[in-house]
Amino acid sequence: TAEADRDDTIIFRSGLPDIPISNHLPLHTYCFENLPSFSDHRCLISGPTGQTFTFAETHLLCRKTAAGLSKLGVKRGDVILILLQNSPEFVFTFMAASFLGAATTTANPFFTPSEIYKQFKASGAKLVVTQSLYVDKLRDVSASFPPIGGDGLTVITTDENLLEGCLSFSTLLNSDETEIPRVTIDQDDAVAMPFSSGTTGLPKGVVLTHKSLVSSVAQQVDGENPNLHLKPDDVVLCVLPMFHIFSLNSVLLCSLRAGSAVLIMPKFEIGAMLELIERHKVTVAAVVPPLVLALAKSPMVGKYDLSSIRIMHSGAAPLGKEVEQALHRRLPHAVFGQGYGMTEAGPVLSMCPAFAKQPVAAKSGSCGMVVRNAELKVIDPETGLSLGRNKPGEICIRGPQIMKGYLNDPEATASTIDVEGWLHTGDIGYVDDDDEVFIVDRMKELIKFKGFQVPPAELEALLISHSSIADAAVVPQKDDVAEEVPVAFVVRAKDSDISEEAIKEFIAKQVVFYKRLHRVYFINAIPKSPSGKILRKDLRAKLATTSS
Ligand code: 4UV
Repeated sequence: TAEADRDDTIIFRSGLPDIPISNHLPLHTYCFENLPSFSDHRCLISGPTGQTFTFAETHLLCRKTAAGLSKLGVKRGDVILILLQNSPEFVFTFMAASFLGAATTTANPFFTPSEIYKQFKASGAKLVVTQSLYVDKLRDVSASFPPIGGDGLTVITTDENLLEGCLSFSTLLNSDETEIPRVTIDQDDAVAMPFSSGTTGLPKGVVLTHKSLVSSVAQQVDGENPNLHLKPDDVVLCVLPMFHIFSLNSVLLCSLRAGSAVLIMPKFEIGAMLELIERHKVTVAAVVPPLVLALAKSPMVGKYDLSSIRIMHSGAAPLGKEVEQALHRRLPHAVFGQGYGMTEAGPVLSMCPAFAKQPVAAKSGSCGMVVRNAELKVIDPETGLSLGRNKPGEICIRGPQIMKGYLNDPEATASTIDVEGWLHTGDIGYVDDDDEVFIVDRMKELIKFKGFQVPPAELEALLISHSSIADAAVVPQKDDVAEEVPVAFVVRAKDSDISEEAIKEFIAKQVVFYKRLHRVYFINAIPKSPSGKILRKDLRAKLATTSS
């Protein structure tokens, strides 16, 4: 539905009625609120080991972990860095932090040491929970982590292989849950701090409060007609990394609240995934478009019974109609649809109405309807004036779920959330006659490789740190598999003849695999506006004509 408010702003709202949201509760209280009605149900299933934890066991182990972390000095306002693949320990640590009024910052374990260090430093984390496999990254000379153990950095590892200076996660699990200290948690306290580059610049800590996440989960799964109808007999596939907000929020937290089981896979491997879907009769699958593509193409799909899947929920990048239809033909019983999210937005802005308890069909290519208890507007990027239906412009969102702001960065916060509380997404889209949101382009710098964030500013900073490079700009290039890949325009320093290969290698050593440059184009000058801003549009246009 659309309505004009007092100053004539055209505002879009959900077609479903608003609901009461208990966003005064701390996140853990809210997520486990309905536990008595399904305490014996499966909550977490570990894909690789088959180990299962009921809701009661999960709740207990989260509290034991909280008591153990508290003994190690973790208290309200502290930050814990989780550097883990998907695992039950990820869940225990995340919820334990919530119990203590602490926050978790989640990093990709494939990050290079310097990428992890930047997040560690910026988030002010005082403790790291990781796997022994990644401990070397915390000792690497290219980063400046304090020495591990003693008075230095506290590192807890979740596996059997206990390395010198590290503590074992089992110590936390053996703690006495009655020893959790009493803490008063404010709804505006941070509970999660994922990193995102937002519409511009380097990755920044996104402060998601108890109120943000409770609101976002409620907007999806609460009420008489939930927009994302998860039930206690559902088994939800958790293959997307929980360090990213899509999986953390819409898979883990929504399932905890709704009483659904979460099937945890530490990494994507198509054979293992198909086997687990069949064995555990997965009913809801959260996926990204490249995963839909892999499923649509893989000859292995025909060998497994995937008929248990009733919802295929894609997000984090645009899902092409052809890819969707190709997989839909192989899974005719499943409802296909998309969610549209952005870390800063809490993260869900819109969700497919066909996932609701009383489903309403959605069009292929649409990102569904704006969530309940929120307002969405589309503005002309030039004038800032709001636009009506079917007119593309910048999507803005307002509601209790959006981030409190960027950590220690009031300037970036103010340029993302305006004085009226609207969060500007940097996405170009429109709302059609049936209230469905369509994303058509991105006006922000961000590049997305298979749904992963690649911030151009980060690569540009690395490039210009090279003595043979005078100036550089990084933009997305379309790619059939990854959707987008980063490519660079480089101005060589005077007298330098540095090669494309040398530049690619220089970057590859310093970044996680999906931030690697796929091409380097040499250029005489980077086009810039009078104020010094890179004219990315011009470079993207140039790319369209130069690339084969
Ligand atoms: O900050 P981020 O990496 O965040 C995400 C979150 C996606 C989610 C989260 C919960 C869901 O339930 C769900 O369905 C999806 O991706 O990147 C934010 C940017 O990614 C693009 C868009 O440019 C965002 O600003 N993006 C996200 N979802 C879509 C999308 C989509 N469905 N279609 C097109 N672009």
